[in-house]
Amino acid sequence: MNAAENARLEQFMDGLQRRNPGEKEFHQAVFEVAATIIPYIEGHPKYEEARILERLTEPDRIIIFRVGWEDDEGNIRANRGYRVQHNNAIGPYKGGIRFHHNVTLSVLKFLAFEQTLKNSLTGLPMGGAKGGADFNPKGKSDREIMRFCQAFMTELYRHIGPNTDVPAGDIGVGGREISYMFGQQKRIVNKFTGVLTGKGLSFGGSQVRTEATGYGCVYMMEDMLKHVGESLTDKVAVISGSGNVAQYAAEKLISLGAKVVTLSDSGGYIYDKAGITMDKLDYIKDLKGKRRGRISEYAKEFDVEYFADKRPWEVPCDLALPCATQNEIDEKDAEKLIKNGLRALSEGANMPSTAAAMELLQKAGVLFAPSKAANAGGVAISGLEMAQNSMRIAWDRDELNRRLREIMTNIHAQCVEYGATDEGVDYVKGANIAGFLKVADAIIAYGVM
Ligand code: NDP
Ligand code: 2IT
Repeated sequence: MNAAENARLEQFMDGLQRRNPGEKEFHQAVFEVAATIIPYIEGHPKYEEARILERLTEPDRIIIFRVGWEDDEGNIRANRGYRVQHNNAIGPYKGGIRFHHNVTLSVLKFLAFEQTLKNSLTGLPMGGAKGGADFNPKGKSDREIMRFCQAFMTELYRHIGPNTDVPAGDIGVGGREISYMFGQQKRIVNKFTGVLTGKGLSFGGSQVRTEATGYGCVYMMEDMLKHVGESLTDKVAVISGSGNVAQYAAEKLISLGAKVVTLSDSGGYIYDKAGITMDKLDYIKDLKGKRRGRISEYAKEFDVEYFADKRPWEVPCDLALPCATQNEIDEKDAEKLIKNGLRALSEGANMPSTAAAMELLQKAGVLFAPSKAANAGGVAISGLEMAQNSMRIAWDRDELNRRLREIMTNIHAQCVEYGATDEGVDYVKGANIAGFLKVADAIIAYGVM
């Protein structure tokens, strides 16, 4: 970046931080994008003249509401619900709902901003949004989850719709929660529409949606390796998380011949040196999906090591797939991964690497797929769930698998097109510019608003 570009970046970030005080995750996500977009804009002044960066970093609207509900003991509880409708320039607002005790406005603003560019990369007509609540689902009974989901939807329903805003799952929101929310929305509006994605297969859900994020994240890694003449076969992979994304990233890696040696949760990680098999993965799906247990139970069941309060990045590996949460790989973790010979990293979680970690990894020549490209498979199949709902048909598994593979290949190609450098492909730059252009051109076409 030259001096003028640097000065513009600083001036832009100063303004953003002044307008959004204290929102450090939002600042972080915008900085990563602005640092690659500003040099691009220098050669394409129409984006600067239309003040696209300023407009694209101001959400269209944010809805904040109280969620009152009653727990099993009859105590009245109050949580805060949100929906950040970030940008609908290229399609209805689209993005997940997160239930986690650390949900804040800053977290949801970063996620909604990222979602806007990610959805653009899929090539499907979807704008960007994110929502959620500071509700902690851990230890809650099924009926408590149901009452919370119904209370949450009793306010949210008035702000969403199949052509307005289509929520889906994210951390703490899976098939069970989507079903409760969909049921409540349907009951209030008395219409059966595709207003949520990630639904059950018997009521409008799509084949392959459950697997799509994890599978897509591995496809992205496969394409990065293929681009430099390498493959996944016999590579050792370290995965964090053990939820939806982690489980299906592991499944696809194993089926493509890699060896997965770790999974984690917020309590710590397991290290299975022999490699997690499909049978052991079935145990994990049952443990985390049905029994809602802790990953430490895997260590007891299969007699492997468990490291409490630690993250798996200290384990020697060729491939790393962070699939838990934001900022789970910091500078020190990146140093360890590089020292141990990491070859490629594909971000299943949203923004799992800190800015400093990302810089170190890229400088060390690690093939680095940023989340907005690497985890776009999930929302891509959500987009296809919307399409199937609109047509009132259901495609089969093979069709959706084929489309997912094609969409990921296309995202890889866009990163190569816009991210090619003398030292190889800069996937961060490529994903940011490619995602930005489509949205920016639509904003310009609409005139001043
Ligand atoms: P799940 O709720 O299914 O699983 C989340 C996993 O991450 C759990 O193992 C959880 O552990 C762990 N985790 C969550 N928060 C923390 C934390 N603060 N510290 C350590 N571990 C944590 O969520 P998903 O698998 O759906 O989502 C994982 C990531 O992937 C998120 O970043 C999400 O935004 C992203 N993503 C998800 C998509 C989807 O389709 N589901 C699509 C694209 C991205 P524990 O059980 O102990 O909380
Ligand atoms: O971060 C994400 O892309 C998701 N949680 C999925 C969003 C969606 O609408 O499927």
